Amino acid sequence: MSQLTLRRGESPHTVKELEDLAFELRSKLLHLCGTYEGAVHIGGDLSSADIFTALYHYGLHVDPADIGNPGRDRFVLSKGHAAVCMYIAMAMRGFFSYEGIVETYGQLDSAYGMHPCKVQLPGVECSTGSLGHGLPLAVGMAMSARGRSEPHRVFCLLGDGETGEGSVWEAAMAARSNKLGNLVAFVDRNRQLMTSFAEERVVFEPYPDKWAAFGWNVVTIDGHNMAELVDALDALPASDSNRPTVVICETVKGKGVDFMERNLAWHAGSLGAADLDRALAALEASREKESV
Ligand SMILES: Cc1ncc(C[n+]2csc(CCOP(=O)(O)OP(=O)(O)O)c2C)c(N)n1
Repeated sequence: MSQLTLRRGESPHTVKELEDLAFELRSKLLHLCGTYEGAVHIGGDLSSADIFTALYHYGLHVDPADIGNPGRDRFVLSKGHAAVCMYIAMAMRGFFSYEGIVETYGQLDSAYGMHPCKVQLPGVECSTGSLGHGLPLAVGMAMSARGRSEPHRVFCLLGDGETGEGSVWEAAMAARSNKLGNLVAFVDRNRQLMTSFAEERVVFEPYPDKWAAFGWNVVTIDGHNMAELVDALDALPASDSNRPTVVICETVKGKGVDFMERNLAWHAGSLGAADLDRALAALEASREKESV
């Protein structure tokens, strides 16, 4: 049976299994951060690891063995600096080999660049990295689907800091004007930017009200609670409905590693061998604490 025939609500995974996959994703990210010599955007990778897991192992209607299927859901990583988290989530779903990522990540001519490139890496839908461009691209893809009467959805993941870009709000207005119920944006609301906490630079609040004022269907959840992520995906309006949906995911930058959590020093960085051990131990401790 093609995996493409799976539907939300018929997931082969339980919530517990999805949580275990998110733990594995974080662990793999930390290992990469410990072996790659350059900086990895580890803070925003860890904050969005549960979202990526919920999407690639549950929400997205995609098949790694049939990446060109016109009926597949599309995913646009608007916060392109989280590319390595997407690569590893996709590898865990069967798109690529994790070893291939570890061996070549960030090297000249590698398909696994710091920001995603759709030409280099089949299965990646959009080349991104310059913040503020992913949602406009996703709007165009959703309009194209509508124009062709195709029922798939277009998903997009943005950083909250990224939504300080004006192009995001032009896209938000266009999405509602064109009645794009087939468009779903996830926002990683970790309340941190690159070098500062979000509200110190930009007044985002009342954040959900801003999306609602642009006519979007707004859902706010704990972005580290797998059951809430699954429920949000299950509750999406039909793709032929009139309003785009934004799922605002309240998250913690650096989630799972105590010395990285809410720490401005860990937007991006690398781990030495000793720090890698410390980070992996912290991740394990965090899992044990949350399972009590
Ligand atoms: C147009 C543009 N300006 C600046 C940057 C550099 N940059 C990379 S990540 C980042 C912070 C983004 O914050 P947020 O969207 O909240 O991402 P997260 O905290 O989830 O990593 C910035 C300014 C960029 N990639 N693109």
